[in-house]
Amino acid sequence: MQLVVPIVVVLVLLAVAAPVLVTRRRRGRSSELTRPREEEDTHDDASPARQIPDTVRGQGLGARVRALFGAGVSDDTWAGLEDLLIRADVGPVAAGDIVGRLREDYRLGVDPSELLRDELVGVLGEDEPLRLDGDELAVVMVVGVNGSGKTTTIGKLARRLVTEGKKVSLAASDTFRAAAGEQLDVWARRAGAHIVAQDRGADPGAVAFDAVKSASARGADVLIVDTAGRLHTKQPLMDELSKVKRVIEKAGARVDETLLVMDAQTGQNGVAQARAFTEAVEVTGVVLTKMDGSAKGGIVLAVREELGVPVRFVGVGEGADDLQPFDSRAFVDRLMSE
Ligand SMILES: Nc1nc2c(ncn2[C@@H]2O[C@H](COP(=O)(O)OP(=O)(O)OP(=O)(O)O)[C@@H](O)[C@H]2O)c(=O)[nH]1
Ligand SMILES: [Mg+2]
Repeated sequence: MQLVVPIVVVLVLLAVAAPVLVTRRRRGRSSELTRPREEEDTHDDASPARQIPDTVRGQGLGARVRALFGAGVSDDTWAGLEDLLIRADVGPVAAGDIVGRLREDYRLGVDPSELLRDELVGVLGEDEPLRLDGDELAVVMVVGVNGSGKTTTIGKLARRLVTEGKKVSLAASDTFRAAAGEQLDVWARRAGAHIVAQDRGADPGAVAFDAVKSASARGADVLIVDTAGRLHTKQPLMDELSKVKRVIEKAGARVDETLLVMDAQTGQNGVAQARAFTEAVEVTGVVLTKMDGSAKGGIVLAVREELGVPVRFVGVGEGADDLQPFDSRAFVDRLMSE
């Protein structure tokens, strides 16, 4: 009996102390385990897509998707896929829609990257060339933010249309930037197009009005209107653009196409850009420039998915022949494979 009391006391003490010791030990281990990860990754981003090894991350979207699905398919896998798409500039709304549809279509044994490829081609829809129908003067307005490649694209497009046998006029309605008129003039000569310009600071609408009259009088087939680059958030500048369009219509012409020129590097705010330009002048097509660089232009998927605006051309360099009709399969292949 004398021995039983101390033994009971020791057992009770052990029963109380053991969980505390184990917990402390576990806490120690878990902080040891997490610390190196925090040190190597300061982005504070533990999303499923980030858990894909770096070797795979360096490869294209296709390889990354296969790696993601290789570990089995769970809610995390779909969240990871959404993350991968957002990182490819596809935009959160479009990425969510696309993943929602893929989730419904996915069956075990199917290659997820092939499924994604087909889905992305489907989002981009049928390739639609420029619509310049009718016997009358066709007008193409070219708009976009500063430096996206508008004037260069106009030069290339003029060259392409002249080569097809069309008579082309250009309107230098960028009267804001000092060298804009001369830059367009160089392109007009290179392409074999006629140009209508006024002095710097002239009203862009007045230049467009003159150009419609002059192009009609010359029997031109197409008039392409250059406009000054502008931030889509500056409402007075967007209103000025709407006015140019109204003036063209007042001059007796119809704007057949309004092309939004977007740099392939444009990130998530491309959708806001496209929305603002569409509200001002009803964008009918996108030209994706600078696709000769490393940027892949994933943002056009978001623009197509959210606003329904198709891509008409891609710019692949600074030369006169560096404009290609958009090919949705080639675009998606590049996005998936590099
Ligand atoms: N590599 C490459 N460069 C391009 C392409 N398109 C345009 N550029 C270059 O991008 C720069 C800007 O082009 P611009 O045509 O002047 O752009 P913009 O939109 O008219 O510019 P602003 O009128 O000032 O708003 C120039 O150096 C062009 O040569 C392209 O497809 N590829
Ligand atoms: Mg320009």
